[in-house]
Amino acid sequence: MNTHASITLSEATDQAQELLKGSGYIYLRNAFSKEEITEARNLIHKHSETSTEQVTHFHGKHQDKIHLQRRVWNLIEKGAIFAKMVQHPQIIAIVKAFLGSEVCLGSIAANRILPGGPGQEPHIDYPYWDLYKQASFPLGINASFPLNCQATIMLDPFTETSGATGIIPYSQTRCVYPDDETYFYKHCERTLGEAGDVVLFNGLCWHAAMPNKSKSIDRTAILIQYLPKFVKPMEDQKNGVSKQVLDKASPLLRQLLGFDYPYPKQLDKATGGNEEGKYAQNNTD
Ligand SMILES: O=C(O)CCC(=O)C(=O)O
Repeated sequence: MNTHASITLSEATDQAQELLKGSGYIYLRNAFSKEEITEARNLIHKHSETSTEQVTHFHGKHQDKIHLQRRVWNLIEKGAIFAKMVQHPQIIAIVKAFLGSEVCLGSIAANRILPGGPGQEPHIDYPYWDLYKQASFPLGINASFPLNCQATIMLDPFTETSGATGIIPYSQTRCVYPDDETYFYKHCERTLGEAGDVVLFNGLCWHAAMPNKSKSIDRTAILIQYLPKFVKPMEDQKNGVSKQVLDKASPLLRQLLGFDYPYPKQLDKATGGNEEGKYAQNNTD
């Protein structure tokens, strides 16, 4: 799909259906300009040049190479370009059709894989990412409606060599945690593209960042997690955003950050030894 043209509600709904019942992933080609990509990439590189401690997850057996995969969290605070990116009109049209009009932001982070970075083990994304603990999820959980949409914005070419994400089409329909690495690596498709392209996928799809086998090229991506309004965000958006950013936020950005959703809300004063919510105020653990 070329993103220069605007998208109608019916096109957005078709794309959302593809995420739900089709292959589980779609491309938006040329969604961002060269200038936007350069600005975002420079900021991410600045924030990840020396820090290796904010590492990513799902490393499996590759703990020794963890420094070759770097994560930059809470991008909303790292530059106005990232607030612009989470509000991209076509992404928003599709995620609203998919997750509901009051969609919110669970996370916006960067995943930078340096040459030699080993990639990840196959997984599914928050809030399903510990679905291997089946008993901790509601009885009968299934894929009939979505709880996550991921947007991967490519900031470098995504090639087989550089570590383009691997994904198993249609796997979202099963609603199970990946339990067969051999099958995954044999059958996964690669999300190939150029800097500026976006892949949207259903977080229930089996997927993984793949090894960066190039000698000198980084593979950097922005990972945006969109959630329906009633799922707790993965990053603490409300406490993570500064007054400075919030004061300038558009109504859509405020919605994404969770400011217009009223729950949980104190609907009556606490009683019985827990006066006026003192327990909560004094106990932040
Ligand atoms: O960077 C990628 O290709 C995928 C990252 C991912 O799936 C994750 O960190 O959850």
